[in-house]
Parts: sequence; C-alpha cells; structure tokens
Amino acid sequence: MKQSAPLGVAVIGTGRMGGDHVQRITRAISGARVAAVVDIDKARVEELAAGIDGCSAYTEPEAALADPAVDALLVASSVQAHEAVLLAALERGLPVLCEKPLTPESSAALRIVEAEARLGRRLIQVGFMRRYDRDYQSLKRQLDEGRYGRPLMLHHQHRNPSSPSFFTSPMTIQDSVVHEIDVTRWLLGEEITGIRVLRPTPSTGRAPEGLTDPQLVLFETAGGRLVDTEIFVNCGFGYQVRCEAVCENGTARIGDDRGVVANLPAGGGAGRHGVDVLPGFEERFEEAYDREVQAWVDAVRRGETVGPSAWDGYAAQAVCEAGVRAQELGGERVAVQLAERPGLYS
Ligand code: ISE
Repeated sequence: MKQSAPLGVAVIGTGRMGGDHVQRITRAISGARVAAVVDIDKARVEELAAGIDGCSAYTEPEAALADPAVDALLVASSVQAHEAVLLAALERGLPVLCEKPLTPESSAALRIVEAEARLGRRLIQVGFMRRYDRDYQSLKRQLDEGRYGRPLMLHHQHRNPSSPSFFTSPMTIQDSVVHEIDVTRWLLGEEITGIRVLRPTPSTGRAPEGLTDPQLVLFETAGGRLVDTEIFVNCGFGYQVRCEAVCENGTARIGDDRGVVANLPAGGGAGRHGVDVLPGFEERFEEAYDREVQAWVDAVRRGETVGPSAWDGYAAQAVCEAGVRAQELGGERVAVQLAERPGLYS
C-alpha cells in the first residue's frame, strides 16, 4: 500500500502505553491519525474517541479490523491478547506495530513468525523502542563502523525507581531485561545462546515480598561474547539505563549524561555536583517512542515494514523463557533453543 492520505491507525489497548500512543499520534506524529480506539473499558474508549475527530470506539479488536477507516494497528493491549490480534491482522494484510513483549510464550511468537513467513512479506514491527533512541543508534553506528575494534563484552545497567505492585521475578526478565536481550542481539548482530541469573543475598528491602531484586543476568552469544545486565527494578532513586561496549581498541558507553550537569549547594557548606536522574522510562525514552512510531508510519505509508521484526520478538521471547528457567535454577547456565530462522528474516 502507498498512500497519501493520513494513515488511519487503530490503537488496541488504551492503558498506560496505549493511552500514551493515542496522545503521541495526535500530538507528535505526522501522516497518521487515530481512526479507532479499542479497549474492554467501554467508558474509557468512548471518552477518548469523543476528543479525536473521526475516531471510532470499540470494545472488540475484530470491529476495528473490519473498519474501512483503519489502515494499520498499534497493539498495546495485554500481552496475552497479542497473538489473536496479530494473526487476524496478518490474515487481513494489515500492518502492525506491536508493543513488547510480542507474546507471553515463545511458542505463540513462533506461530506468528510462521504465519508471517507463509504470507511471504513482513507486516509486523515489534516495539523495541530503544533501537530508536539517538544514543543507542550512535553506539550501534560506531560499533558497526569498527571505531573501537571488535566488540568483546557488553555491560548493561537497567534501573527503575520502583516496580508496580503486580511485578514478579519472572517479569523482571520478560518485561524489563527483554530490552537488553533485544539491544544485545541488535548491537552485536548475533543470537544469544545461553543465559544465567545470579542474585545477591539479601534483596533490597524496597522490593515487595517474593520479588528478587536486584539480579545479575549473564548472556553468552553465538560468537562467544559475554554480556552482563544488572536489573534493579526498585533502586529508589530514578530511572537509569546504561550500556557499555568493551571492544578490542577501546570502550564506549551511553546513559551517563542525559540532561544538565549541575553544581548545587546541598547544605552544611558541602555542595552537590551531578546530573538529575529522570523519574521513569516514559521520560527517558519519550523521543525514542516518537521516532519509533514516526518511522513505522512513514514506512507503512511507503508500503514497507521496517524495524524489529516478529523474528526479533520471537528470539527475545525464547531468551526470556530460558532466563526464567535460569532464575529457578539459581546460577546454572540454561541454553537458548531457537527454531530455524525463515528466509523472510535473513
Ligand atoms: C517497562 O515495561 C518497560 O518497558 C520499561 O522500558 C522498562 O524499563 C521497565 O522495567 C518495564 O517494566
């Protein structure tokens, strides 16, 4: 499809991320409009749609898929609902931007990969927004140019001020570390083959009962590189994401200095030198989300699908599954099992 009219997007799921995407498309994205909103919360979709010109409100995704004003879907519903919507979108030939994680299990992600491969063309982009962050993009470019020589190791830090009350230890892998899994595969251009999870004793007292926090997650890649991720979802002080590549001729790090470095009086004659730490991922990656959605809209209007693919979503999910098993085994290495990659994704 090549189109000159604005792309009519149905946003499926209007909770925290979906609600943000509705605002984003309305305020910051060119060439697209919100043509429909879908949520089981009828009052919420009716209220949202009432504020947007020509926007329909539905409580069932099928109704949006059948709406002739809908050209593409942005899926931000609960992860359990992704598979059915994505398979239906593939059947109808509708392009989709689907929030991460792609599915709760890798078997479901593989069914999506197989359905898209049967179709023979890509329609699905997975919402790994860090690939659209300027700092990550510069790091990727510099590594690809060989500026630091061959990458040998990556160190990631992923800190959230506090986790939602429903967060569990497996979710630290599936919801949070899934970003480092994707970034690692993308930066190094190879699959993750093994994973281990180590935990200090004790956990932070800030973590809710039953949630192990922080944890150290170690990946091995197909090329033998080693990657560590500190995941700390109740660090208390703000949102901090860092990545350092250790290469043969140097190292390169992102995530230290976003914002203003300030000297401030802190009382008692002493001062404070530092940068403010942002409060959450919405602030830290706001621009990346805008760039991600804009790139998706531009590509769809050109008749293309770009960015992280269903295969990337599947591969990340397979690593997550091994990671959750590794959490249970306490320190043991768990091998990642991947299906054969269809030619569509080579
Ligand atoms: C959340 O779902 C995200 O995707 C954020 O980027 C991540 O930092 C956070 O840990 C997740 O819970």
